[in-house]
Amino acid sequence: MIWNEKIECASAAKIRELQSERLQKMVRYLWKNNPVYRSKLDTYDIKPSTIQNIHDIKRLPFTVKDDLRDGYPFGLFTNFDKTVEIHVSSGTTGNPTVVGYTKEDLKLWSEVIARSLACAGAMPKDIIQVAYGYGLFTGGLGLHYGALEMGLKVIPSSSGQTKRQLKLMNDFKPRILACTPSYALFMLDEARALGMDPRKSSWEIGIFGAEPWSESMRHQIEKSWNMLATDIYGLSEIIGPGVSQECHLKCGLHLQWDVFFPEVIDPKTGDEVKPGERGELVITTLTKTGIPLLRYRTRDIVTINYDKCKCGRTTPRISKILGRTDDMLIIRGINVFPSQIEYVLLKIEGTQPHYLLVVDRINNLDSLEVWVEVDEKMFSDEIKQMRALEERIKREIESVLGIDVKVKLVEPKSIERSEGKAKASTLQAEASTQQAEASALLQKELLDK
Ligand code: DLL
Repeated sequence: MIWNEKIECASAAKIRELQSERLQKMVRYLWKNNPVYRSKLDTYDIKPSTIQNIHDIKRLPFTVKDDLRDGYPFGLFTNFDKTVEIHVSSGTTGNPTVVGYTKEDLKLWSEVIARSLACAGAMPKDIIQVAYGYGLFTGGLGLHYGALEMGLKVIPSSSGQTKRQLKLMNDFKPRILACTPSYALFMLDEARALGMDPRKSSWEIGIFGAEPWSESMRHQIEKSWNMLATDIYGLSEIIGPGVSQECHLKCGLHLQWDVFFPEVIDPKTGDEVKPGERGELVITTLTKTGIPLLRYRTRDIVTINYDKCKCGRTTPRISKILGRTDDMLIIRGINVFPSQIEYVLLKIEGTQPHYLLVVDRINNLDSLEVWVEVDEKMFSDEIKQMRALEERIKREIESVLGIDVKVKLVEPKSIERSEGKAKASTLQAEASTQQAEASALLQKELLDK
């Protein structure tokens, strides 16, 4: 399959009909098979017959990340017996968010990624270098499945080992590169250091996502690598990458609305905002069977545009991700919640529940340093003991976050107090709005909670 013209260029009326049928079926399926949703729906007095068409979706309750966390690990799995693959993304505290796919879900995932690759301009028989991490993260395998579906040749290089990535590019001449945008920039420095001319690279199209990136980053990547840089968006809870993707016109990300029904709401009231207005993206999976989700609040801020694109597709387009409604940071493509760090610190004796997260980007690589206040007694201890504590905090944080961090112990009461809310101030002026938000000093005081 290359792309799905019948669906991607269908009239809105035709898609609404399909969405209505699918939503009715989905609510019936969840009501019958998922006790958590059954009781949620009962609480709102919703029977499958309540849902007559897609507009009735507003009667359904929202689902939030904590609903997945509360049932850890498999609480929201609707078809555990038929689950064939499990991935995880960051949870807000100690446990990750677990998602499962049935064979049908993997087929759907392959199709939406194949549509995305075609949307960006990939052609069957192209070679694609997938430099997203393979493993529990959905980036590597998601792109891999879609590329196979489309009949591309995949180089599953995964993330890291930059010299090897560049050698693979030089020797195998892939036309497509899929990785985080910051990694595309990071590889640039390495290529120059090796004496390569990046403008002569074989990459012509980039499929970049998993983290916020700006138009100025796009410009830098396109100019330096001499390639088209397109944006791909998705989240593990919905399916992973493949929810939406830019075409070559780069005027919004085409969202696969026959299978992922979008709403954009005011995060405070839950009411739908008008097309073009900023709001939180909410998605209902219309055909998934492993963990279908109703009205899932992504926490990502976007605008939506329902006009037909000049490329011919009628799918609605969302803007680049304009921010988050929570304090999630993305460090080297990995989602980090300050609450995960709080969770670790609260368990370690000798530390105070005051900390500062210093996020920076050095040579296009994100870094995270955690400053932790220690108590008076610990601070007057020997250097050796302080080092041991520092090492322990580092290990424990790394095991929860899955990325390396630096830890610095600081004197009691040396971190400025705030009024119980996370406080962010920008470090990187030249970075994008979103990345600048992420590249911030984040301070959180626990005692006021
Ligand atoms: O990041 C899935 C993905 C992989 C998307 C590869 C694109 C490419 P999670 O780890 O669950 O899944 O993180 C999802 O990352 O809610 C956004 O906040 C952020 N995000 C994902 N894509 C983009 C993007 C993957 N293109 C969370 N621009 C989402 C900005 C993005 N933020």
